[in-house]
Amino acid sequence: MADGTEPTRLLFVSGETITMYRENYIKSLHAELIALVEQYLSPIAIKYGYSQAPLEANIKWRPLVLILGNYSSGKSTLINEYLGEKIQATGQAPTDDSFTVITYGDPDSPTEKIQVVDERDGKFLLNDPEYPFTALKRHGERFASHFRLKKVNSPFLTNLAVIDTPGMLDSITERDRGYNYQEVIGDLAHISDMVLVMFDPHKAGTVREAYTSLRDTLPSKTFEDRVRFVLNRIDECTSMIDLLKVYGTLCWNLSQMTGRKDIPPIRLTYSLNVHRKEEGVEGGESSYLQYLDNQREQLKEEILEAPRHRLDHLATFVETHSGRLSHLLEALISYRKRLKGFSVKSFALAVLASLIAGGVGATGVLLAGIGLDPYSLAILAVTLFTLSMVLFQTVISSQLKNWFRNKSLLSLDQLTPLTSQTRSDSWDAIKKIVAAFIQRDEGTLPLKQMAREFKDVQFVFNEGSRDIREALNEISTLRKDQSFEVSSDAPVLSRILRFDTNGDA
Ligand SMILES: Nc1nc2c(ncn2[C@@H]2O[C@H](COP(=O)(O)OP(=O)(O)OP(=O)(O)O)[C@@H](O)[C@H]2O)c(=O)[nH]1
Ligand SMILES: [Mg+2]
Repeated sequence: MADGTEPTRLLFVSGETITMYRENYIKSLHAELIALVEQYLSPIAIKYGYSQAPLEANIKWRPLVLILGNYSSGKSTLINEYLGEKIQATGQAPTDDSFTVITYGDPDSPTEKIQVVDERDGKFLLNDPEYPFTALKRHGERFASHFRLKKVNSPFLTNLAVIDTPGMLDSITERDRGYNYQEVIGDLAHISDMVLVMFDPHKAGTVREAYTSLRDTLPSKTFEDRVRFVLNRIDECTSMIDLLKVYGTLCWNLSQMTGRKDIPPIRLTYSLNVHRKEEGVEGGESSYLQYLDNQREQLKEEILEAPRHRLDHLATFVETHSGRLSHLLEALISYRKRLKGFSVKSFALAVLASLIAGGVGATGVLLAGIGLDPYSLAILAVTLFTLSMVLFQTVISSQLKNWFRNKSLLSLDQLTPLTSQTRSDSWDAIKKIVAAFIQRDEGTLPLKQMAREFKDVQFVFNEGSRDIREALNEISTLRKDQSFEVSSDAPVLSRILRFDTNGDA
């Protein structure tokens, strides 16, 4: 793939030992996990109505870092610095009202210069299934015209993509923007591995759109541990005291917005380049800044860790979906087994009732003194039995099944034991899907096949999740530049691979 987005897929031969770096290890695990989802979870998820699209659609692409913040808080300046070139427009007033996805792209001919090598509009970005943005089509034309893709040949983008966003404003309403800003950033935050929220000393958490996003949008669309707060442009504080005041105000506002009692870590940063230019300071920081640690580089290192976060998120993703899918299948299998038991019982009752009908009919004829010979009597009994059975099979049986279906739908919660909070949560997530499946189920799917699929999904849930967690632990012990040897028989990868090749391992 031209933009280098395709993760390396490693093919191991049993017993082989290969040397790799942490970065490649992360990439290959990412690929393995996506393959696991693609091969085992997605087909089942679509078949049973758990998902309309393949589950991996939103997590297949590169790790994503979403940059949010007040207007003029320095989002684009920060991105440009990390990219190594002025790619995004910057300026004092609200400058950019677009969402720009910035990802890696190779230039047509080799060059050292970092530049935009390709640009695409929102329509392309929203319609190409290679990108994880198709769900954002629902935000309409106005959003599409404020959404774009830039491919840049910056090493910063080797393993991730960033999204620069329009600054958060005070006065603007949804109608002014022409699309629902909060919903858009909610959708983007949902698929992002890291969300940076930037403030500046002039508006330390007082902008209305920031308030809404931190109080409502982000908590419902992402997890607290994915969000990083940044107080930028701290060089514009007039003194250390001024900075402390601003910092205190931001902490207070954040606690109001997030409802958290503790103070989340806030990275303090500023652009040395802009500061020097503005202050005319040659070669260093002015005043109190020299006593402060500009956390610009530290923040960059954190952002570059996005691929590892993606792996974490992917692990949780696999655990959650395989857990829910196995719960879903467990419920459907339980329903089908109960239905089977009910059908067997009602068939046995129908046979008994038909026998009685045949017997009673023949006895009635005898008692009525209608002179039939034994042979005709037997034929009468058999005919009555057959008619009664036909009546059962053609009319009563389907009515009974409908009755059983309706009864089961009314007592869905009894299909599977809900012994823990996790089970109850997962049940809440799948209950409607179970009901919809039962409603349209014609009983054509063989129970055996459902049981096999249940086993597959459970395997991913139990074994796959454990392997992934082991691999993540291993990664956390590795340094960035550390190379190490991986044996294809090492417990972490080999089990996934074995599973990969023999699905029913
Ligand atoms: N002094 C100082 N100025 C900065 C810093 N970062 C950015 N600026 C300036 O602040 C202005 C706004 O910066 P941008 O990077 O355009 O801010 P933005 O958040 O992208 O703004 P919007 O796209 O409008 O939301 C520009 O004039 C920058 O030069 C900083 O750390 N210190
Ligand atoms: Mg900007």
